Amino acid sequence: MLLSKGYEVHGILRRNSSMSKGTMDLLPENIMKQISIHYGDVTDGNFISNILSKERPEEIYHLAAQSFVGYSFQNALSTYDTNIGGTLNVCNAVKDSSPDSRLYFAATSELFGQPKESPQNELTPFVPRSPYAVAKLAGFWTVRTYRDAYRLFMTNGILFNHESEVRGPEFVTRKISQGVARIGNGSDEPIVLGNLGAVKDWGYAKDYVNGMWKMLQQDYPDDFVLGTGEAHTVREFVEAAFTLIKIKITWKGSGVNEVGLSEDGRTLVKVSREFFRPLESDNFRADYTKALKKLKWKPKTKFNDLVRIMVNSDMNKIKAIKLSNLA
Ligand code: F7E
Repeated sequence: MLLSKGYEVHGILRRNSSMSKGTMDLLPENIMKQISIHYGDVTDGNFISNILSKERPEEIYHLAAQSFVGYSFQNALSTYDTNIGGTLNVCNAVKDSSPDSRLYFAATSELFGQPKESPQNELTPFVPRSPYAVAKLAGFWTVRTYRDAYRLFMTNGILFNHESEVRGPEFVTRKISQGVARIGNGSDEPIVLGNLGAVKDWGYAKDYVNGMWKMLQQDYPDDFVLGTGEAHTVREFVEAAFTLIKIKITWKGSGVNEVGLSEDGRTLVKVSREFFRPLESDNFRADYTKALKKLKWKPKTKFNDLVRIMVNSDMNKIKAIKLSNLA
């Protein structure tokens, strides 16, 4: 999106021994060629300061994080190191080395925990329920504190779940779209999930990056909620995804014994304790009135379109692999 707006784009990547670029490997080569990559880590304050004093970016999108909520329960300290320490490094580097930069910080709807009031907006209390959310709360307040104390342009985006065809495979939406595409291509391997009743507000990431950019074009820094205003369960996501391959799922049993069956009696969805979290954060539904008013932002992609985009993309990927195997 930034390249299409004519920006010079720099990105930070952690080096690894296989030299894989993670999800950035999914970007087309002509896009990758236009991005200057700097190898380094957000937990290294010297590195972040050096890069900011050298490049003096006009806008910084600070998305670097351990972003998987489930993992944060097993690895709380490394989540805190990256998500709190990393954010502090970025804020210090902006303050000391590039104070004219405008900063976007990826806060999250996870800050709301399991809200009693619905929908949620910028005034809804934060009651985090995972190490990930606790760390993001510290990041949120670091940004607010630096903004007020040092008069810096620092913005918190409180984004609800934003998904796409390049979502990591361990997140529930991609796990479902990949599983459905596999089954649609002849596999009998069921999709194994955790809490089917979790209620989330899922939107399309492409809509949200535009909102992030708009936050940095404002006259003053502020905090904004972005979401769709629609709530759906994991179960509904599963049903919508299977509909696309013309399978109607019926549910039988309860708890970890629940299964999703096709009309011809095949078990296509199972539940396992493994994918439940010690504490759930859900009951999410965004009230994005402030973003609509001030940013003129609203989501374009509806729930069913999001599911279709993800399932079609995974179906096409499997077809392409099949074709290349034939060649
Ligand atoms: O879980 C339930 C699970 O891991 C969604 C991140 O981008 O959005 C994301 O966090 C829901 C949860 O994403 C499975 O219990 C059921 O309620 O896809 P998820 P998330 O935790 O909502 C927020 C806004 C962020 O900030 C995060 O960085 O789905 N669920 N069964 C499952 N979840 C997973 N991963 N796998 C399952 O098998």
